[in-house]
Amino acid sequence: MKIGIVCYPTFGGSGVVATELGMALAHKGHEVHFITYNQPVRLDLISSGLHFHQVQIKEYPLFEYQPYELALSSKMVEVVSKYKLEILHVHYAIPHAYAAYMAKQILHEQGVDVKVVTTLHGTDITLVGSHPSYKTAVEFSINHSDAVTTVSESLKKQTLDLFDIRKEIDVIYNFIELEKYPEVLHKECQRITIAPDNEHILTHISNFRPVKRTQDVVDVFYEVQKEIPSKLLLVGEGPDLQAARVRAKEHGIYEDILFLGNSVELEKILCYTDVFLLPSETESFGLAALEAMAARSPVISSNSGGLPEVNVQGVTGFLSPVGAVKEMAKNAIYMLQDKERLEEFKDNAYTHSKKFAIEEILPDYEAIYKKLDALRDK
Ligand code: GMT
Repeated sequence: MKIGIVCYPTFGGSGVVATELGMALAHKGHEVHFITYNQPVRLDLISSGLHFHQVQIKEYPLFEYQPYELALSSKMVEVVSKYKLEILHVHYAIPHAYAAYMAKQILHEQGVDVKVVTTLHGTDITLVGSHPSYKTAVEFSINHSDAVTTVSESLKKQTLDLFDIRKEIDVIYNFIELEKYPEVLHKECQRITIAPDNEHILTHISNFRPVKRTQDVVDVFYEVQKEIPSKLLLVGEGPDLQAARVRAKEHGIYEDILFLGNSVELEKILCYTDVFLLPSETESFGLAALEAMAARSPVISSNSGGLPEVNVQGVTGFLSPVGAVKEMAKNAIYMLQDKERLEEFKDNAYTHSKKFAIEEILPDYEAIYKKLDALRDK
């Protein structure tokens, strides 16, 4: 099929999911066109069947805010017409679902029928989408999509609670490409470059926005450090990174934290990890937790949003109420202080991650595309 994918090209989870999805679809023989303002960070354009179309903005001094949605809609119309796309799959409702609705109407006037799939990822519903400034337009564009998916049961429920939705919502979980985490990587993992053998390694990966509660990450590590010699890897960049540095200095543990910045080689970093920390305020799914589990790392997380659908209490790690730093630290220590127990949690985490293998999830998206294509005016 011919599919357009619209997403944020940055390090956010929705962009990562969209990019991995597009690459996997192209690998299966579909023709995939990415439409966004920059080349997505994980997009490898070398593969055949993949195309990238950049949305360009005409800056004008009159505008305090440049009208990106207009440029995006225009680009969608251009690409759908030129390459005869059948499906536009937009990731993150704001402003993508709204821009897709406009593009669809313009194309309709030109006698072209394109079907729009909207995947809701999290804060496009919870923190941002339901804000009074956006709610009306977000609700409208969800209701006018041809198909709507959420990345967890929890996000589906929140969507139905926060908006007046008159569409079916399919839940399609985030997925993982397990081949990227081969056994060999573990054998070759030069752990000694990060920590001596008597120390453990904890990791947190995020875009350091307030919703990730990165101060809690540092606080949990501080408590763990009191009992278990260890290092903390902090991967990613964002508004709360500086506060995390300050907190680490206050606790006197700055030297035990490695700040690694953004990375596209997460599997290589995760191979060092004994325990992954994700104490988020809310998390519609928690892709980072799944990536850690695929690399055999158990997860200490909060129990908010969709995290209980990914992290299984007492099996793949532990879940605690948001902000329960002491409890999170206690659970991390429980896993780390016994070698055999830690190995068991690592095995469980890896085994559970297979449930989300891309081979299991991709057909669900393809089924939606096929169903919609059958309804298209051709
Ligand atoms: O909602 C966000 O924070 C943005 C979004 C992104 O683009 O980074 O992240 C969300 O989408 C991911 C992929 O579906 C999920 O795994 C994350 O849990 C989710 N983040 C939140 O809900 C905070």
